[in-house]
Amino acid sequence: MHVEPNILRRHDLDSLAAVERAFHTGPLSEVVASAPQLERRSGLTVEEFQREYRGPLRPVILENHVADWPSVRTWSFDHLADRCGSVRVVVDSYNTKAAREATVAEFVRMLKENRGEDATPIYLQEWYYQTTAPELAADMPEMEIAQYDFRRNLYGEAASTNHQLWLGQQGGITRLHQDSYTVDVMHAQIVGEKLWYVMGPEAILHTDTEEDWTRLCKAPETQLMQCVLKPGDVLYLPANWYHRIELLTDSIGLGRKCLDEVNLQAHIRQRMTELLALALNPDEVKQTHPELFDVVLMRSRAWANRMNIDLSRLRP
Ligand SMILES: O=C(O)CCC(=O)C(=O)O
Repeated sequence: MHVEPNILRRHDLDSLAAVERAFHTGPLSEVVASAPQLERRSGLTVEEFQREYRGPLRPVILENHVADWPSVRTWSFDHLADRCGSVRVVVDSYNTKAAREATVAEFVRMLKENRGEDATPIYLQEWYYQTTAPELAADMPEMEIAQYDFRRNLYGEAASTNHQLWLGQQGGITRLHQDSYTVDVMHAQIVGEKLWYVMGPEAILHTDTEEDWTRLCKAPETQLMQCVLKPGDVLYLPANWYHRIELLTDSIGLGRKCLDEVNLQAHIRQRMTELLALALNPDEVKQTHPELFDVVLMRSRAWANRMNIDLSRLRP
């Protein structure tokens, strides 16, 4: 079995726990709070964004970029319960032990009941709402700066707009990860505030020792930075940047992605790797990616649905 040499890229439970622990104790935890702030810009044109950030692969926060979206102006958890209360979702899908199905109305009720010091925050992660509640899309209009998304040419309009909603409680965490499929992150904050820590794609950790974490913190390629996303802000992260998210308040965010044409080959290879591994080697994949397996299945089902793919046939 191939073992990924970079712990930051592993998906087994021990490595995930070791990396998360490092944000709370040890050398990394001592430097995160003083990590440099990500650059914030407002009023950038598409050309300026392309020239100053997308071209040179520099992360940036586009401050108030979507402040006029209807979702930013009007949404709350109760609003969503009223609009699509009967839609089914998977809550805490990033935690195999806690993952469970509920309706949006039940989820909102759970949030209200799950208060107090001992409560573990509930997080509805990666909700592909366009499959089950497509009417919400009108409240999050397309952004001009995201028009370069090459997935439109690849998969067609409907499948390429597979955006995800992230809804959770203060204290909720999405552990450090790189996004799959070599896509750029364009995360829009709708309600509440989230703290992001990011690291460059070349950040590397060989073993989980104090020395290694110290080396990681000091290495120029780590590029550890932080930012707080506020309602109306959009974070641009070039493909393969690591990110860890902590909900500073109850929060709703829209995770949308963009495929840069230069990453086309890597994107296709990752998609094919994932599908072939699921089809031909599911038992080992379940062992090596216990926390991802069900999420990847859910993601693939949503994708098949949006691509209008009949899963009982080999040919369209
Ligand atoms: O907001 C979160 O908790 C995670 C979002 C994320 O990882 C993304 O949009 O790529």
